[in-house]
This record gives sequence, structure tokens and C-alpha cells, in this order.
Amino acid sequence: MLPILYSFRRCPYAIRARMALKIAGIDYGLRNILLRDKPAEMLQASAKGTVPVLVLPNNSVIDESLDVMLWALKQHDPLSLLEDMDKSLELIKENDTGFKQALDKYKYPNRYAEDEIDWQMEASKFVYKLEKLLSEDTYLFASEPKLADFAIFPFIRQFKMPDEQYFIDNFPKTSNWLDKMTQTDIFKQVMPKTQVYNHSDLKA
Ligand SMILES: N[C@@H](CCC(=O)N[C@@H](CS)C(=O)NCC(=O)O)C(=O)O
Repeated sequence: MLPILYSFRRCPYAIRARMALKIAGIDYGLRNILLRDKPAEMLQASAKGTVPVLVLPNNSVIDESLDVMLWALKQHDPLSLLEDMDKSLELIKENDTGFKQALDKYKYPNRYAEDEIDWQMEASKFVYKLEKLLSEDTYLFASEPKLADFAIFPFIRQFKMPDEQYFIDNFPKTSNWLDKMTQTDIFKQVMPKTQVYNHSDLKA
């Protein structure tokens, strides 16, 4: 029996989980879901209702994307992504907390219109940090990508979207890094549109 992954194609957390499983060479049954219509089986496995959720053949459940990455890579880490992991974990924590909050507000400005805060500027603080790291080496911590590169770039892909020119002009190194990460075969292999679980008529 294969593990089952509940996933949503564009979700940056689900993308990082799918990539780690792919890199580790772990096969799984993909259940591509709609966030607005979550399958009961998924909510039964993890009541918090976020993707990704990985259900293992022994029925244990991993419902945090970083835990899915670590679980997969601890079994097989052919790209040595876990090398020097503490630095990666610290940066990922920053990505998943302050940056992610600012990113959501930057992406959906109308929802936060009454705010006085410039969310583009708030989110940019973290991206400036990446820009600095990427001016010292090709990837965040080394000349090859590590855990942090794979865990963080799906979020920077979202940061680029509201104002591509702003991103390219202000963060040339990060922009170049993002291009490299999105051009990898691994990313392309985990991004195709697939049939939505329990919606045989729908692809997403
Ligand atoms: N901390 C969780 C966050 C996962 C998360 O928030 N995923 C979003 C989609 S990108 C989600 O499922 N949101 C629930 C919803 O929109 O209903 C993780 O790392 O796995």
C-alpha cells in the first residue's frame, strides 16, 4: 500500500511536500482536493483541514508540510538537502510565520484595506534577507539547494505575482534563484493539473 497525500496544486505548503516526496523517491497516491470542498476522509485523518496531509499505510498521519519534508528526506536524501539543517529550519520558520502573514496581506490588499501598514514593504523585509544570502552564494546557504531553498521558493513564487516588475527590479538575485528553482524537473513534475479527487469531471 502507498501513502496517500491530500494536496492542492497551487498551495505552497503542498508544493514543498510533493517536491520532497519526489526527491526522496517515495511513491504516493495523490488526492488533489478543492479547499472549498474538502473530502470527509481527509478531515477524518486531520481535523484541522489544511493541506498537505500525508496518511501512511499504518494510518499514521503527518499534517504539517515541513514534517512531510523531513519524514521523506530522512528516508532518502540524494541531494543532501538535510545537510546543515539548523540554518534552513530557522529561515523556514521565519518564512512560515511573519513573512507568510505579510505575504497574505500583500496578495489580498482589499481584505486589509483599512490597515495603515504597507504589506509589500513588510513582506519585502524577508525577501531582502534572501537577496543578501543569494548575493553571497548561488543558493541560500550553499552552491547547491538545501532544505530551505525547496521549502521557501513556492512562497516567493507567490510574492512575485502581485507586482512582477517590483520583484525583478528590487530582488534580481532572488528573481534569478526563483527562475532556477521553478525550472527544475522536480518542480515541473509535481505541478501538472490532475483530476480532482471525488470530482471525476474536474481537473485542477
Ligand atoms: N502549517 C501548515 C499550513 C498549511 C496550509 O495553511 N495550507 C493551506 C493551503 S495553501 C490550507 O490548507 N488552508 C485551508 C483552507 O484554505 O481552507 C503546513 O505547513 O502544512
